[in-house]
Amino acid sequence: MSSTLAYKILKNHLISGELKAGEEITIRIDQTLTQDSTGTMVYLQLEAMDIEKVKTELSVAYIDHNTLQTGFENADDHQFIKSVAKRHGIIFSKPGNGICHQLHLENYGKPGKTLLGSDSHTPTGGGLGMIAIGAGGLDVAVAMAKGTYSLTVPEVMGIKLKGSLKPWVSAKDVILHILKQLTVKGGVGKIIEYTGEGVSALSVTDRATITNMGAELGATTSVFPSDENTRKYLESQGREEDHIPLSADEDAVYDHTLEVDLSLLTPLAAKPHSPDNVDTVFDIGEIKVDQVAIGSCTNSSYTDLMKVAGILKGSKVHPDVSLVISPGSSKILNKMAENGALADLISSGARIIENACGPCIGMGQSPRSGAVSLRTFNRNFKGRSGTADADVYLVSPETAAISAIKGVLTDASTYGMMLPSIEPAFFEPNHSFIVSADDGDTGKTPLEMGPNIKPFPRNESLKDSIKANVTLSAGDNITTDDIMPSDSRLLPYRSNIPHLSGYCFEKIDPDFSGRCKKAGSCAISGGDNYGQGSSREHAALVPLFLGVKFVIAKSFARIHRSNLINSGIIPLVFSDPSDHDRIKVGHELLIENALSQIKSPEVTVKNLTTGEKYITETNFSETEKAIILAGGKINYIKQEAEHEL
Ligand code: MIC
Ligand code: SF4
Repeated sequence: MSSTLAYKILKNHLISGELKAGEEITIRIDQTLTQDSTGTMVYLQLEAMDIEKVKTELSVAYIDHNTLQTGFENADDHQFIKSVAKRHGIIFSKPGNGICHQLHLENYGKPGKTLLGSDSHTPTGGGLGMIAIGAGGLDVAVAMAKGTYSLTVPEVMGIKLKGSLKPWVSAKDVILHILKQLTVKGGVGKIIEYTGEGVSALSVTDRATITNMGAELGATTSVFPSDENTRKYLESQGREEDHIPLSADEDAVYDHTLEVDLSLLTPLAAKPHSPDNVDTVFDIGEIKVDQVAIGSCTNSSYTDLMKVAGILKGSKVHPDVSLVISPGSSKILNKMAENGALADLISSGARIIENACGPCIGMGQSPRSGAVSLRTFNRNFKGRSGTADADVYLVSPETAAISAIKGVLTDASTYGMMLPSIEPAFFEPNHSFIVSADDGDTGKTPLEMGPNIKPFPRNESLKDSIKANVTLSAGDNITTDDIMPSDSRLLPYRSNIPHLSGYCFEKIDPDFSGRCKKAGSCAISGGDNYGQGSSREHAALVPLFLGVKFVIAKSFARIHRSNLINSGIIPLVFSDPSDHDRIKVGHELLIENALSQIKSPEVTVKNLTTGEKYITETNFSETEKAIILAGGKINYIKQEAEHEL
């Protein structure tokens, strides 16, 4: 039978279940990646599972988020992760090596393999023809311990690309166009698969920009075929032997389809404060720009930065603009130092900052009050830059570079400059930032835990009667940045849930945390796409710590829903979305007979304050039901292990 590429790869990794949309399956995971901001928690959870060596073919622990080291906390976390990596045969990538997704693409990603990462942009690997999925930290810890991952089979959306891009239009414009069409929840429950003759007009790094921002569509992952361009990319990284050709069958049938004519696209920008708030740069007009930031896992490849260097060569950054550039990897920076492009950037007035996430996660370079900041990143949620009233626009590297020169947002195609041409480059491996997995004495290295590393909260098995006070009623598209903000002030505390608990929902309702502490047992009422954005399980662990028992929402984003279940917090979906408006802060809610209700398709929630009853849908798989009953995934795993004895 003919098959999509996504299902071919899943089929090759199928351990149990039926490969049919909506069914629960377990697949083999070949590779995992973690980064430091979610990593400390992942490795605390891995330690709780008592394993010797990881069961994957390859697992890598990257340090790229918390690299400011404003106090001992970050450095202690890094040391802890390094010690765990050594114990269990995990490759350790030191700070300064680069951004996890860019590094994984360069050094380890392989067509046809599965990758699970504790970061929502793990689907970047789909640019190489992998099934690369972002997940909560606990799921990644389990993948390392057992080599498996369970998921509900997504539908597959085929996006057919036609034609090729005009000069000054690039991969970022393609994904911004798709975000405008599908919105930030258009990909939920779907794998996005790219097909059509337009695919061959895109390099692997272009494809990776597109699959990276598939996360912003809410998609489980995105995937491109593996073809001659894939071979060339792997060859440029000295890994041609890792190439295999892969594509969907000619007559593959997709659950949904969309066609994009690349030749019709023009430079686009996502306006504040959502990646799907997209318009043409031309229509937005020449707004004055204060800051331009180029980099992040979306647009920090060699080609992206060489384009920027070519544009800036011989020009000056506008006097009113601060231009910051964070290269994706040490290899890229090295190559640009060798070929003189780095000097071109510095001479133009660009600030070169560390090869790390940096400004993308608010670790430095926050713009001034009320600033306009153009960023080649993937998220422009309000306040994420570290400046609450800044207006962040997401743009391509070309638009960013030309606008940095002109000082106003500029449609680069109207600037009258020739697009710089870029010679293909070949990269030597840079082992200087890598502590290889074989160097360790698996299982024997002592764990090094600094004083900022606190145990993670554990839930109790589900009670039959759950009474909870509503401590928040939230709108649509609440992000995990809203739930558990992350910036240079809070990122150092990713391994300290008690400390973070004081800041939960801080930007939306500063009293939330205090209200929860007073109520003891609480519930949240949410809108559509609740928990979109980052994979941080802190957005579930902190509410757990604060006593949140269940969240009722109009709909949930995939990774956050799993993180809630893994923490034993019940995610319920309103049958009648208008019930959301009837639930107010301070209402007392009650779920009776929870132990049996949770197993059925619907759960009735009583409002003890108003006397109303709300029907909510569960949609839990059998495993999810068992996890909720056990009070979270760690308890569930322990129970399973006891059964096996
Ligand atoms: C992000 O882009 O928000 C992050 C920081 O990379 C997160 C992970 C985190 O919260 O640490 C992500 O995308 O998963
Ligand atoms: Fe890092 Fe930003 Fe990419 Fe997240 S989105 S991994 S913070 S560069």
